[in-house]
Amino acid sequence: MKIYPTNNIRNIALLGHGASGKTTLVECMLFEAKEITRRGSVDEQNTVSDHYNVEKEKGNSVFSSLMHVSWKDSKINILDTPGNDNFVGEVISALKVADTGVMLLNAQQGVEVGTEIIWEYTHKFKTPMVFAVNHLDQEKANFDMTVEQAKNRFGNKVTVVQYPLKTGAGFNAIIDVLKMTMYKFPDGGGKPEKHSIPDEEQAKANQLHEALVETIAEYDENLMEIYFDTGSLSEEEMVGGLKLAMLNHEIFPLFCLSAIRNMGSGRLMGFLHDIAPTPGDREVLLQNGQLLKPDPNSQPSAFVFKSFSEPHLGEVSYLKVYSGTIKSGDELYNQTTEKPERISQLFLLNGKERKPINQLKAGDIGVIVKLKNTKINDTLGNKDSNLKIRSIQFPYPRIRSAISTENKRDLEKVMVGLLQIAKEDPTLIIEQSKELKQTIIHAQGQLHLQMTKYRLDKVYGVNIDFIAPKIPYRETITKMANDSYRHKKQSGGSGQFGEVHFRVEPFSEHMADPTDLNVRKKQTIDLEWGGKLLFYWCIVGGSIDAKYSNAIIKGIMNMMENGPLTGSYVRDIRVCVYDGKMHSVDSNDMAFQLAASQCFKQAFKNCNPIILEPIVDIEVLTPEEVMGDIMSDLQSRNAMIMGMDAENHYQKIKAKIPLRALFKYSSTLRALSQGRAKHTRGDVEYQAVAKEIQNELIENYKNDGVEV
Ligand SMILES: Nc1nc2c(ncn2[C@@H]2O[C@H](COP(=O)(O)OP(=O)(O)OP(=O)(O)O)[C@@H](O)[C@H]2O)c(=O)[nH]1
Ligand SMILES: [Mg+2]
Repeated sequence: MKIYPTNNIRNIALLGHGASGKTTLVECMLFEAKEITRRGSVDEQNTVSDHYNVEKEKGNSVFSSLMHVSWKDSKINILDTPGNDNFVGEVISALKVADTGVMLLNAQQGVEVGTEIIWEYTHKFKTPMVFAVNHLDQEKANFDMTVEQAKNRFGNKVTVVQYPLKTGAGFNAIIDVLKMTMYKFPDGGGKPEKHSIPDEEQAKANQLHEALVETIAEYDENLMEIYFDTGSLSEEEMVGGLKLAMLNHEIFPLFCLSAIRNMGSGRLMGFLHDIAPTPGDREVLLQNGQLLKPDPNSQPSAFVFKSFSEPHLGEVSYLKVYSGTIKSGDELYNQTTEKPERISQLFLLNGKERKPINQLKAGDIGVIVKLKNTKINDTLGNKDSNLKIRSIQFPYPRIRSAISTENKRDLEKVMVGLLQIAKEDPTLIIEQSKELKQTIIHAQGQLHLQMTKYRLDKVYGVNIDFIAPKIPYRETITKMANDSYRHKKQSGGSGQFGEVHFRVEPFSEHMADPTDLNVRKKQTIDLEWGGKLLFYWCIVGGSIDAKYSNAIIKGIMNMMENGPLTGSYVRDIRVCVYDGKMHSVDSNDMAFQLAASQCFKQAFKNCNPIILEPIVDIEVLTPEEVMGDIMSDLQSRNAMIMGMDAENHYQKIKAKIPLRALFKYSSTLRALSQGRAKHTRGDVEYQAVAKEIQNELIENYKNDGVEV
């Protein structure tokens, strides 16, 4: 394979809502560029891009995959991403390294939820963007509606470069208002014939051409002058202007496709070759805040944007070279772990097919196998290099579930599998909850969870089931009580003796010190689980030696970690130790620790204790049509609606809702809105549960010895 210099490389991410046709378009691009001799199809499960069994079975992409084609004198690296937002991590890592995004729109559906979600990310990365309206051969295709929706949502920067002569079964020609040419396709698609624009289309084509010229001229003063002087721009001038405007996120050219019929992909690749920004046109942010412009002649620096372990092959690391040249056999350093890494063999990919290559120049994308100490977000470079690429920020998971295994012996294998999967997928977080005594998986959605289960089964041979996570309740008190406890044990030799007198009261910020006690020392303990314990030492006359105060705190903390009502964590308490007794021989730390635990427990029960539950701030983004159903469902879950905002054709509902009412909420939303409504979770606060619920929780704890 030829080695391509930086400016002859194009890195493209194919983006769009599920089923917009990205994977099908890849087949067209590979076929037209003669990388494959036959176009596969998603329905026949034989595409290059969807090469994992799970993707074939489900009929949609789950992982991003890497392909490349040669087109004229450039190499186009193609990252095909999944449209389902359960796999948004794959989209984000592809966007990190892509220099142009191609957003596919389904001409029957217009702009869809997935389009909007992904758009937000392209905005963050300032990715130069192209739109491609696909499915134009479908009976219900509506090009004008799709363009109008795109302009509504993404602004007038969406600029038509092509429009279809006809849509539906008769779709076979595209009018290109940049080239001012009509491309007419043979029945089987492929290379079109060029025709002049038919007379009856002239007026429309001219009008769109003018609009395109004006939009391009708007972003470049020189071009604006030429445009004013001559009333038009040459194709060459338009190309230069377009590239600049794309780089500045000021224009989003729009193209036409029928991927299933292989119509339109050649011209799209031509445009990417002629106009799309090259890696050399874009700078990347370093960890230290500086910008790096890819330069093949400076020191090597490659960023790992994805890593995946393949059976029989081991770890496959996907990397983009941001500067210098990386060669097979190089000895590099991982800038994060500061450990050496040997680049054994570099490859280019076409789906699962690997082609060895001996070097990758700045701007190029490829993979390395068998790196020892490198994972996603790491940079490889020289030992003394200061080039560390800014890591990718992945979104925090939106749902959580606990897991159970039928066979306890599988637990270890499950954990090995889960930790490996989470290492490759930073949008999945595995938590071993000490508090809930459960393993919790935090994921992007139900499908993300199902995919994790599927991979554990297929790759690690273990089965898990999803169960409701226990709710992390808290306990606290609402009034003050005094109590005392004497721990005394006489067993054979030396005995145990410790007596403490506590005042236990609810803590609140800025509460006054007790006026009737002599406060000698104050300690504030910030609790790991939120809230505080204030510990006041108010002993006068040496009734207990101050050396026992740590043991007393330990005794209290044992109870705070294992609340007297339901075993939940206790928060926001002030304890004043105001009296006690010790024995010159029998007193020791253990005796005071036990006395403190018991004294705290007794007092706590007289302080009118309450159980608090987590209340989560959520935002639901829903299409207007199903707003009513979503609101009544929220109310049935005891949600408190905090506000509503219109956002284009969507409504954003803000609400506070008990965590216990949120298990599987994303499935409910999906069902209520045909997959269009989404929710995100924000801050958590604690509120007292109703008396009946409190009694039920206490009763269940007594019966089972565990929280419900
Ligand atoms: N009629 C028609 N069908 C298409 C076209 N493009 C794709 N399809 C079909 O639409 C379905 C989805 O196509 P994919 O290529 O898998 O779509 P995708 O965007 O990769 O979907 P995800 O991987 O789920 O994000 C398949 O059944 C394709 O055959 C098109 O231009 N016209
Ligand atoms: Mg796909």
